[in-house]
Order: sequence, then C-alpha cells, then structure tokens
Amino acid sequence: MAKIIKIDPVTRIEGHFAIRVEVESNLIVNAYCSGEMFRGFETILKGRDPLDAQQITQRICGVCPVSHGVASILAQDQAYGIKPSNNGRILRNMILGANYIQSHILHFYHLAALDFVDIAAILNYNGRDPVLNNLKGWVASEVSSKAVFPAAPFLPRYKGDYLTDNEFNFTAIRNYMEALEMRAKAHKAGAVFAGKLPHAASLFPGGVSEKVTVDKIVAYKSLMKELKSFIDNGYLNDVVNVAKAFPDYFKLGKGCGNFLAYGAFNESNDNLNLLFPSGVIINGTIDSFDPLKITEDTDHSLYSSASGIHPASSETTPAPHKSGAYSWIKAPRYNGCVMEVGPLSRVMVSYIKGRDLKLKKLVDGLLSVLDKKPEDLVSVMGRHAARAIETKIVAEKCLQWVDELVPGEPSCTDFKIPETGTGVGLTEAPRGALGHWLSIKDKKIERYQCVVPTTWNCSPRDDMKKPGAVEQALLGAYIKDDKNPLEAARIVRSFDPCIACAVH
Ligand code: NFE
Ligand code: MG
Repeated sequence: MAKIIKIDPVTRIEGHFAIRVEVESNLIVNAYCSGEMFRGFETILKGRDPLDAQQITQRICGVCPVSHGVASILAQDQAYGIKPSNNGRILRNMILGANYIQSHILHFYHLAALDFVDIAAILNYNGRDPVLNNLKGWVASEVSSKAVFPAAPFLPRYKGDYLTDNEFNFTAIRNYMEALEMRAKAHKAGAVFAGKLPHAASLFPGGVSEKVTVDKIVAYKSLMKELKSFIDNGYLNDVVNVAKAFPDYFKLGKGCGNFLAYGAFNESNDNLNLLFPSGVIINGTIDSFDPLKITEDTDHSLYSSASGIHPASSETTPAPHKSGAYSWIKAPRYNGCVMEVGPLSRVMVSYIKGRDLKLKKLVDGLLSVLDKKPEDLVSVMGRHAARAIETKIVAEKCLQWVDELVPGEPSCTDFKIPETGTGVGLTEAPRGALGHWLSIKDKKIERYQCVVPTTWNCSPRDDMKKPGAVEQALLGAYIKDDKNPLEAARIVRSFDPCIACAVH
C-alpha cells in the first residue's frame, strides 16, 4: 500500500504550491503538483489601454517582473508594426540581464542552497569574520531563547545529509550574506535604466523610455563589475562545492527529458541573432521552435475554458469546484509533449546547437571538474550548474552590451496604437520560456494570454493524463525518511518554481 507524503506549502519557493507523492518501498511512484491560488491578470487586462500591459503584467511577479514587461512590449512592438531603436534593444537586454543575475543569485543562495549547506554549522564557527560572528551570535541567541533549531529565518528545514565540510559551509554561508547585497546591486544596476526595480518603469514599446548618458553607463558598469566578480569567485565555486559533495543529485530529478527554449536577448535588430537560441529537444532530437505548436490543456486545471487551445485564442475562466481538477495551473504542451523550460533547457539547446563556443567551453569545463558527462546535466544538480553558468554568461554580456550604447541616440522609436492588431512577445524569463499573446480591438486590449515558465514546469496532468515536468521529475526518487522528504524538496526547488507566475 502506497504511503502518501504531502508538502503543503512547499517553502523557499515563490507562491503557494503543494506536492503530493505516493511512496512505495521508499520510492516515489506517483506525484501530483498543485498551484493553490488564482490571480486573474489575463482577465484584469481585458478592455484596458494596451500601454497598461507592460506595467500590469510586471505585477504578476516580484522576482521576474522585467521578463513580463519585456514579453509585453515585444507583443506590442509586433502589434504596432515597429522595431526598437538600437539603444532600446540593448537597454532591454541590460535590464533583463540585471534581473537574471538578481533572480539566479536569489534562487541559489536564498531558496535552494540551504537544502545542501548546513546552516547549523555556523554555531561551530571560530574564525574572525565579523559577519559570520554576528550571524553565529544571533543564531545562538535565537536558539537559546526560542529552543528551536536552527533559528528563523532558516526554518523550517528537514533533517538530512547536509554538507559536512565546515569550511565549505562557512564560505557558502558568508556568500549567502553577501548575496543579499549582490541582489540589491543587481537591482540598482537594472534601475539605472529601468527607472526603478523590481517593477521597471521605463520598458516601453519601441525600446526603453530612459535616455542613454555617459554617467548612467558608468554607474551600470561599475555595479555589473562587482556582480561579475561575485559570480566568478563566489557563486560558481559554491555550486561546484555542493555538486562535488552531492554527486547522486546528478542522477536524481531527470524529469521528462524534453526541453523548450523560445530564445532571448536580441543581439541585432533583425531578431536573428539571439544570445540564447530558440529550440526544441524531444526524445533527444533537436528541432526548430514553432510557436504555433503551443497549446494549453485544462482537463485537470481549475478552469472551464476549452482545452488544447493555442494561447492566441484561448480563455481563462476559473472553475473552482471542477471535478477531477487539482491545480490552478494550466498544462501547456508543445506538439502535445510535456516540456521542461528554464536555464537547463537554454543550456541544452545552446550546447547541442554548438554555435556558442563560450557556453560550450564553460559547460565542458564544469563537467570535467565534476567528472560528469553532458547527459548528467539532466538532473537536480545539472539545473543548478546550468543556472550558474548562464549567470556568468549574462553578466559578461551585460558588460559588453553597455559599451555598445550610443549616448545621445534615441532609446525609443515612435508608434501609434492601431484600431485592431495582434502580437506575440516571446522571451526567456530567468525560469524559462515566457510568452504573452495580445489582441487589440478599438484600441483596447481584447484578449491577453500569458504562458509562463512555471506553468510549463509545474503543470498538472494534461488531457492525455501525462504528468507535468516536475511531476515526472519526482517519479522514482528514493525518499530515505518520509517525515523528512528532503529529496523531493531538492527536486522541486531545482526548477526554481514561481507559482505566483504560474497561475498569474
Ligand atoms: Ni515569478 Fe517567472 C516564472 C520567471 S515568468 S518568477 O515562472 O523567471 O517571467
Ligand atoms: Mg495563461
């Protein structure tokens, strides 16, 4: 008889997410993932001025707002028949790049690392670092006054096999603290041209509404250099240390094995040159990406809207009491297939395409340090490694892009909102492929549909009863102690789920 383990809510992710797994002889034999709230942004947008869209959709999330803003202005560019100015295109890359760095550092240190790094080790720290000594004093006093171990905000945590090398623990904990500063710096860098962050004020159809000046270039560059140094000397090393200590996690959490990337970061105004290329890998074969093959199923989702419809013509009608449905997340499929999206998908597509020699060199270098093969990347640890590698690539590119700006040249091109029009904005959010589909009637938004990275990854079963990507990644995992299902939490967190986004 299978034992049921529920994690509800899954903590240290964004939003309200629950998983229910069935375990037989300590192995997960069945998994269900539920997004537990409805938000309604697609409904809120109907009937509004299209120029509200990049501001309203950014409120879908506080972690990846920039990508929603970018998807929205790409959809509007298309609907208005315009292309961004050169400065505008570059600024969009730089603002999105800063947000990637913020988001990936947040995910590794503040959401996922404490699944591996032993925060309790701080109580054994005897060195001279004032930050670590402060933290040690605070944790010790919290533990003694509340008799709870280890201490808030490092609670709750499962008992399990944390890193035993305390030097690695101390370094990672020190970087955990430093990462808080680094995230603020990433926001500051983005805000130089975004006006403010997390919700960028300057993202606009035709480019970006902030002017390019020499002082802004200097400010952005100096913050980005600090970020690059933290990524090179802190983040990457910590990921390598964790990966070396947990080699089994290169075998766990494989998932559906299909990967989808829409591509992002335009490097030329003809849209043909993307830093992260688009592509689809199904059953090990790479193919070009066709946006017309995207549909969303709703059989097991709490919506009465028709199932299997392309997002350009679909609807979002909540049905909270629908029988057989167990999630507020729809089930996006590509040509009917379950797909994983995110940093691992981007790295796999780019690596297999083989055109980005720098990425290939970074991936091969990391695999050789860890004594692993490319296929091992399809795993919990592979997702962490891919995220770290692309953080480095993005930071280096941001430093290059900032030098391509031309002060005094326009950041935006002019446009008129048409009576009617349609547009699709496809980009890559930190967590993966993101699309906004827009149609305009009487100069107002007639329909607005978003298909979001975590909607792909955390989807429930589709109409064919095929489990979603995270549901599949949980299958077969060995759960040592059902009271402390750390293995399941590590698998889920490797995807960096954001349920606020997924249900939008
Ligand atoms: Ni709310 Fe988001 C997701 C990302 S979509 S964090 O899923 O990345 O832009
Ligand atoms: Mg949607």
